[in-house]
Amino acid sequence: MIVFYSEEHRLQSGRSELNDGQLVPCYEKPARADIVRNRLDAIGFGSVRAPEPHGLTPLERVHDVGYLAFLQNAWGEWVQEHGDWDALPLNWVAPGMHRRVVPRSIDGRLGYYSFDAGTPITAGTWRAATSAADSALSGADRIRAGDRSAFALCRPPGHHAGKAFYGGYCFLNNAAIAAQSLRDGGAARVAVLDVDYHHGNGTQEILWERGDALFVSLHADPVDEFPYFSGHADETGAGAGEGANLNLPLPWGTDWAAYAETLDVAARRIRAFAPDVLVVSLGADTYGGDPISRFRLLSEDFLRMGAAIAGIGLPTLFVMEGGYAVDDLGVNVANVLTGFED
Ligand code: SP5
Ligand code: ZN
Repeated sequence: MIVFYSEEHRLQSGRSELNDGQLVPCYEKPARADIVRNRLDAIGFGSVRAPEPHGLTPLERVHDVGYLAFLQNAWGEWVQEHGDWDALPLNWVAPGMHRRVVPRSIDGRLGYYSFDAGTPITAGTWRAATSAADSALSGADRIRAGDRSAFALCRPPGHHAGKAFYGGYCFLNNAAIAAQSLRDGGAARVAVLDVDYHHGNGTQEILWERGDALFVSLHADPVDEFPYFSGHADETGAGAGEGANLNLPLPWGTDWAAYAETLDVAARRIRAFAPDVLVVSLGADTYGGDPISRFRLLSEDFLRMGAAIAGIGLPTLFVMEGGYAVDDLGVNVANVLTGFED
């Protein structure tokens, strides 16, 4: 399997995020991609390539142009206003307030285009995020060329980013961008399977009214877990997309036995949809050792996860999402990929 990886991921290296009432070092950090890359090298997995630049056009197929312009310019505006320190939003709209008027000030627009205080914008955010999207797009190109699978080692991740918002460590929705590129390249139907611990609220929002794209997600129940306001089982899509969104929330403490049964439900739904291609949002934060998550998967369970995904029987593009147990992340991610191939 070909792996796409860009060194430019390093340009996203935030100082801190708000967690448990404190500003703490960012969990989403360059060491995450390094450990995965190193593990793949150590086991001689596939061939690692730099992605091809794909420009703005495929990003504009998924994201709002005003949002893309904001992301591209936010750091420059912020640094002029406040100096060289990570940009974090201060406040958000609540019911009864109004978001008709896009704020002029950079602080106002950070709040306008985001949903959390865990996702700093830095000098290199735009370049890192576009390099991750390019990895996903290059992976999609391989699938279109006939490969059975590809892995986009994206960093920063993408599944929390919507058409016009960032958050949850995500700026550009790499999986949705790849799925759209596959559709534009001739696939009639695509499915996105999201196995990250957190609900992929951005992917759901992007695909919400789409009948040509199925979104299936296994994640911690939003009654307990971030992002809290998305991911319930009764969210099934709208319009042409009604019925093409399947959320499978699971309780804190979920282990492989319960996870495997639910993954089987997901697999059956995907097969029934009969897509031409599968995009997997691959987060390994379901691991028992993850510092911010509360599922209990073991490293060997990720081999089984890969085998179960292979059993769906579709050309498959894996797109890296979360996973914060840095010491074990390489093994866990490599296990999914080797479990898929074996
Ligand atoms: C891509 C992805 O996995 N994004 C996840 C973003 C989660 N951000 C909020 C994390 C809050 C964690 N708080 C738990 C603290 C345990 N003491
Ligand atoms: Zn996650």
